[in-house]
Amino acid sequence: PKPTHLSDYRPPAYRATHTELTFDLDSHATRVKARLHLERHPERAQEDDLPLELKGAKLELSSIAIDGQALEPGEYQVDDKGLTVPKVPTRFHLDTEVVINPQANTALEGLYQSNGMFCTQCEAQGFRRITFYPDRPDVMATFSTTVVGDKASLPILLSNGNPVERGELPGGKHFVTWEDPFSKPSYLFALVAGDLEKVEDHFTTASGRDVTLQIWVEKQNLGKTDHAMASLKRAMRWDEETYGREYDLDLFMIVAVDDFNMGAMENKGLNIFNSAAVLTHPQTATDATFQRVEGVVAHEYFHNWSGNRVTCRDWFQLSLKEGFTVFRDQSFSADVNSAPVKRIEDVSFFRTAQFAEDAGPTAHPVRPDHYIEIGNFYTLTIYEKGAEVVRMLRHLLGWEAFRQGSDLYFSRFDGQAVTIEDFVGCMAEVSGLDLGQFMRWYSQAGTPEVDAHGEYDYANATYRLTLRQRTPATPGQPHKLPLHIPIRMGLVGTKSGEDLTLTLEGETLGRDAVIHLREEEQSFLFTEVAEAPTPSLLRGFSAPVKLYYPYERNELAFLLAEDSDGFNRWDAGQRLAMLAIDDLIAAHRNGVEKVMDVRLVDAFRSLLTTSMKDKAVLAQMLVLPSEAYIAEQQPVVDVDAIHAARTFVKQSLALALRDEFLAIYEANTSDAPYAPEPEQIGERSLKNVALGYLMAIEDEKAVELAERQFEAKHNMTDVRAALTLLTHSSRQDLADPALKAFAQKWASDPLVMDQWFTIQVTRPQPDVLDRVKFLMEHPAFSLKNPNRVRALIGAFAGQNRVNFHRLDGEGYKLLADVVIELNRLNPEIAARLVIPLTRWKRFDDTRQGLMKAELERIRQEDLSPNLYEIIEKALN
Ligand code: B3K
Ligand code: ZN
Repeated sequence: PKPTHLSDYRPPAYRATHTELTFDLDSHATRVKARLHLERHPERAQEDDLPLELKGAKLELSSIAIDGQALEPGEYQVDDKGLTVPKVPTRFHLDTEVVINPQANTALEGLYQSNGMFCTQCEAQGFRRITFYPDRPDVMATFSTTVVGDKASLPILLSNGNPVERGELPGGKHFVTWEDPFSKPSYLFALVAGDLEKVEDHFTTASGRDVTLQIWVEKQNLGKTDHAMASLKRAMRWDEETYGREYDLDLFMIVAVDDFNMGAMENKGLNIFNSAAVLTHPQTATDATFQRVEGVVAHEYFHNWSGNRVTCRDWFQLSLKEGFTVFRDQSFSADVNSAPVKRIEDVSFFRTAQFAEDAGPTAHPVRPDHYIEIGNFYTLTIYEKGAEVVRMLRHLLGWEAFRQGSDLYFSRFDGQAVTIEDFVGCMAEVSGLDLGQFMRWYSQAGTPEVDAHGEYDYANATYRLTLRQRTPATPGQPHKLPLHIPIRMGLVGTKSGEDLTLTLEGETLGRDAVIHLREEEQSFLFTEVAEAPTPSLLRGFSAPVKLYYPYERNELAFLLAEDSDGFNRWDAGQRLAMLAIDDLIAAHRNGVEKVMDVRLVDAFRSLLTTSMKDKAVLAQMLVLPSEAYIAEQQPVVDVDAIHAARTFVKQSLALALRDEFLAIYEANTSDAPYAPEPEQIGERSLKNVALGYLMAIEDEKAVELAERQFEAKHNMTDVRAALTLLTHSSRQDLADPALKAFAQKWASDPLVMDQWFTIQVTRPQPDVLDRVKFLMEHPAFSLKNPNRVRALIGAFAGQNRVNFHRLDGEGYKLLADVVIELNRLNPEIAARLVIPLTRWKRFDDTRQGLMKAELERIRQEDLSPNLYEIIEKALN
């Protein structure tokens, strides 16, 4: 397979302006008739004799005509990439009829079947598996779609836009015709047909239009849509109030589908969701799931403007819609829940997972400049780093100007397919800022590192902060240029605990300000600094960088207690814990006795005993850095030492603060009926974090509490927390009956069974590999369903570090076997699943050898372009 390059972009020779489709649905042989109204692209009007080239994959062509005239065999060519017609008029319509096989489609791209229901996934390049088409985002057309299906088995027939006609047909069939008046690229096309039921609601837009809202599910899931519907309405209101964006059609539909590669898809007027990202019920979904559903529903809805009304010119611009939309959904969740908790959760995930991506063989810029398979680029860098870049723009401009820039972007480019330059250009235009250097954030991969160093001059009452930046080399980018890095900061008076006023070059900036690092090295001299300060840097994680400052432990304990920025209080706690963990990792390696850092115990004791308003923030502060995060900080990852050190810290804290954790647990058990509200969620997470510490030492009381919590069945959050702790403990006498009871109760709910799989395969004990193999044979498991694969194999490889990285290589082998199998079934999922193996360079020689051997074994296979691209990057 050959790469596609951004620099090769040209407008298409022909574009479609209106597209008429008729689907005659059948599991094995669906007939798709297409009439494309095509015309020469104005920018290519001068070129002679341009052939018509349409994309197409796995299509069986049964007829083709231009302006009603059937083409002779010599007048066109079809190969496995598509259709070419050498001679065509400048404006014409093309009729084709193709046959496709939805049943055989295990890749879940294009038209496929899930539990008998027909559905589509077209982003990025799935539409070419439906019909021959200029399948690229800069071709935007209005669509008219007729869906024909068996009336008994497919009573519901849906597509984008509004239903305009329906009727009966011979042979027990019926049809519905849908019209979408908004021009859209093919990747936003959707079709759903099945035996579905709906929940309906209404929303009145700011300008007073009534929008019908529908969530379509299989009958047994009818009781699980309330939260998604409420989230949708909140998101619609929020987008009106925050960005001035109103919904544009009269109908907005969401459909829940069980077999789905991603979380959800923003098809115009017909969002298709992985059922895991839409269905909730207090008895089956955890708080985390409730919050994820709220976030994903909002994300897909927000795409209606950031993605659909204004879309991407080409797939290199993917972050234009994804980065901006993630930023929008993060802001929404922060506004409707607890803002500091949302930020802590997002950053904690980002610094673990995106930093790892940026440091590995698949590192790429927010705007890549080439790809083999675009399906491999739906990454944390495009999504989450892209969102951080938008967040920096928001900080640089301030909210008012940022909103003006956003308004300008939506009005100027409505109905168009545009680039990242167009977006940033609007921001520069409204603010007058020079964002030239800032654009490097889009083109340079890798995580910038900033070294900070500070000096207080008592005699002159000045503080000099020196910052130095560097971005490490990444594949294909050996040399990096300095970035424009906004650093939000404060100077906290070490005596007063107050933020001191910041005066920089005679200008008073306030007590919390953003300084701009643009050079490789830059000094900032603050004057009139009344007392010796402790710097609080990168507040709120104002830039996606690693910030190093040689903090002493007492300084971190001080910031943990005093920093006015909640995020940096949390971060100080994480840094303090990291120092303790580092010592213990060294002790473990050197075989010397492990000694717990009393300063960490003291810091935790004050956290546990001073009452804090936001319990969810407190819960976050009590969570130790994860093994994955700790691994990110090490030059060579020592899996076992990390596990041992972290476990030791957890147990030591539990031993020293048992009564305090117990008191926290007891103070946060309420019998109030379940609600996914911030306050309750905060209480539950605090309680369960406390129980986690108590179970780390497995004292009798803790075990009793866990058992009781499991049996009370109050809600899935508490049940799952208890079951996880029991399963991960040494008390298999308790875990086994609990797991059994749980499986019996939930055997027919696949999303709950996914949790059951994950809980078991993340067990740290060494017997787990056999359990993984055993569970792969379980009737509730299937390699064909991406949720099952993620819950079992993905969770094992991604979350069970000690066992995945077993020294006998059996963990790696198991993953490679699954990847090889999935390469045939579902290339997109295979290419995602293999990622942990690609990070082999981070480990010791023995593990490196074992991991590489498995990658080489995979390479022997007949690989899909998806896996080919990832494996080549990993082995080069
Ligand atoms: N835009 C979709 C991505 C689907 C791509 C699958 N290959 C989900 C989202 O970001 O909203
Ligand atoms: Zn998205």
